[in-house]
Amino acid sequence: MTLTLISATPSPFARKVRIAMIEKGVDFVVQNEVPWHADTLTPRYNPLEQLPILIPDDGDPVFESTYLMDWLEYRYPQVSMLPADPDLAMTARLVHVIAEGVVDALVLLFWEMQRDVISAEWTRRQLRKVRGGLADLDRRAGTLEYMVGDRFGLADIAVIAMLGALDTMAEAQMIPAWQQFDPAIAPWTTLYPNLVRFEAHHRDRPSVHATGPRMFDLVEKIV
Ligand SMILES: N[C@@H](CCC(=O)N[C@@H](CS)C(=O)NCC(=O)O)C(=O)O
Repeated sequence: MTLTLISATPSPFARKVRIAMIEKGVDFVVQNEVPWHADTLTPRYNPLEQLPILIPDDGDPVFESTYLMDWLEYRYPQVSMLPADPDLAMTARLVHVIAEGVVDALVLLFWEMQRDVISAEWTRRQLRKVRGGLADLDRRAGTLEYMVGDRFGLADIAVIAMLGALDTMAEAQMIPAWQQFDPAIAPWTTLYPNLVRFEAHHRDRPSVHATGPRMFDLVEKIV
């Protein structure tokens, strides 16, 4: 069976799936898209018009990164991304939820900055989520090697994808744009020392190194 992953070079959502598949030793082919452009294939496979989408050549497309992480766990359990202990597994899923919430807020903030008239209230609300989520994850990371348990897994993947998304935002000049609404905003590398240490510890892991985000050019009007 061939698995094709519809992905995007900057997508933190697709990156989680790519890291998990590499860690699990699952062969797959990457097909990069710009899901925001009119010619994207994403609506053909996902009614929500979003990637990542995993397409088995003998089955229905599977989409939504959180669901995909579960799907991979059920389909390829040999190398699990979750701790065996149920309490630790639930904590790992909670870390995933927090990191994903930060990324969702980053996406909203990115598009808000593209608008002709930016809502200060909306922007500050999303920035609070980013700061709150990062502070929580920094506290959880502490001096740990892995976010949860004693081996690399879902929680680490989610945090690494989130940190990559923060780097993408910084490259897209979002920090000065956000500072106009919240002067305390600064690059994550200056505010969250535990996450800095955590990221440095994992950055050369092959699955992490091979999936680093790269921004694409957006040529169509989105908002
Ligand atoms: N909750 C979704 C979010 C996926 C998502 O936002 N993907 C972006 C690319 S990074 C996308 O396809 N956006 C197009 C759109 O939202 O219309 C997931 O976890 O898969």
